[in-house]
Formats: sequence, C-alpha cells, structure tokens
Amino acid sequence: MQFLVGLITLTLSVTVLGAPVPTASEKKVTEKKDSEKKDTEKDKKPLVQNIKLDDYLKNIGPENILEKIDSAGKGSPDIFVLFIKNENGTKQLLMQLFDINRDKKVDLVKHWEKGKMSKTEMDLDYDAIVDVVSEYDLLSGEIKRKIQADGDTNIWKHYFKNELRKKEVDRNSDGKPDLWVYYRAGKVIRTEIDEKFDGRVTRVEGALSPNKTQKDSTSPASAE
Ligand SMILES: [Ca+2]
Ligand SMILES: [Ca+2]
Repeated sequence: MQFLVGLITLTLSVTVLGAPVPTASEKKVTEKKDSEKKDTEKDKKPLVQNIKLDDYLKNIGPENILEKIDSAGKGSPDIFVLFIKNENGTKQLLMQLFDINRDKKVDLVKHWEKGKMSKTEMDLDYDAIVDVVSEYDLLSGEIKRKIQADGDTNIWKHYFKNELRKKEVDRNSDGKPDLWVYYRAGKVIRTEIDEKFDGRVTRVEGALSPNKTQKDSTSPASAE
C-alpha cells in the first residue's frame, strides 16, 4: 500500500488597493458575514462597475464629431472630445474623454448638457472599472449626487449646497440601499438600518460616538 503525500500550498493573495481608501465608517459597512458574501460575490457587482468608458468611443454615429487631442505631443491622442451636430450646422459638446495614464483606456469622462457639465465618470485606479460617478446641478454647478463602489458595496451620497446630507449604502449589492445615514454640518444626526434587507427600516439610531465600539458591523461609526 502506497501513501501519497499531498502538498498543500497556501497562496496568499494580496490585494493592492489603488482606489481611494474608504473612511472608517465605509469600511465597516463592507464587512459582511460569510453567509452573505456567498450570495453576493457571484453575480452582483456595484452599479457603477457596469459602465464601460471605452464604449463611448466605439459607439460614434454619423451625427457625431470626434476630435482627438495629443496633449503631451507623444504621438497618440489622450483626450477625445465628442460633439453632436446640430441641424443648423453648429456642433454641441457632449463629452470629454481623458486617458490620464496614457494606456489607451479612457479613465475619466465628463458629460455636458447645454454647455454645462452634468456628470463625471471616473476610473480612479486605472483598472478599467469605474469607481465614482458624480452628478452636478446644471443651474448652480454644485454637486448633487455621488455614486461609488466600495468593494462590492454601492454607496450613494446626496449633497445640498455642496454639503453631504445623506448617504445610502447597499451592503448586499442588490442595487437597493439598506442603510441610510443623515448628516448635518458634517455630523451624523440619524442612522436608519434595514437589518433584514427587505426594504424596511428595522432600527433607527441617533448620532453615534466615533469612539463607541460597536459589535454590530453594520453600524456606521461616525461622519466622514
Ligand atoms: Ca487610461
Ligand atoms: Ca477602477
């Protein structure tokens, strides 16, 4: 009888995070129980990660004009400007697309409406996956909303007069928020939690002390 000796190789995978480091409160909400992770890791991913910035340059029709700019004089374009032709022969700015690290992949798209910037889409760590979408008020130019991915968590941040007022967090990546944090003057004033992920708030908390140790990993610890 022969015995085979199996070698177990432990592979350590190190994740290098090039994306902006989440704040302590954001980090906490991404921590999940193992049972939840199994459900969400397979097919659910944050909404902004479905945006493909390079596709904007692939879907150019006869009604569009595309200008390519080689901003550093290196022989290949790194800025693309997309217009739509008006019937009277003039052109209207639709998008500016930037390949910031010059690897032939678009990393930042600025969308324009009627001469005003309406939205930006950003790949912050150059992995071709969008990390943050920011929406702007066309009249005031102020930021209205930011949608971002933190791990597999969706986060929506709502602003009023450039001040963060509400943060919605989708901890189970089903596209719907299940944690709401309300802010005034940079401080958390209320937190609402949908503990069963069924769309109903089952717990409401007031402002939480940043130093308070929470057993429940879903509780946001502090304001940003
Ligand atoms: Ca790039
Ligand atoms: Ca990215």
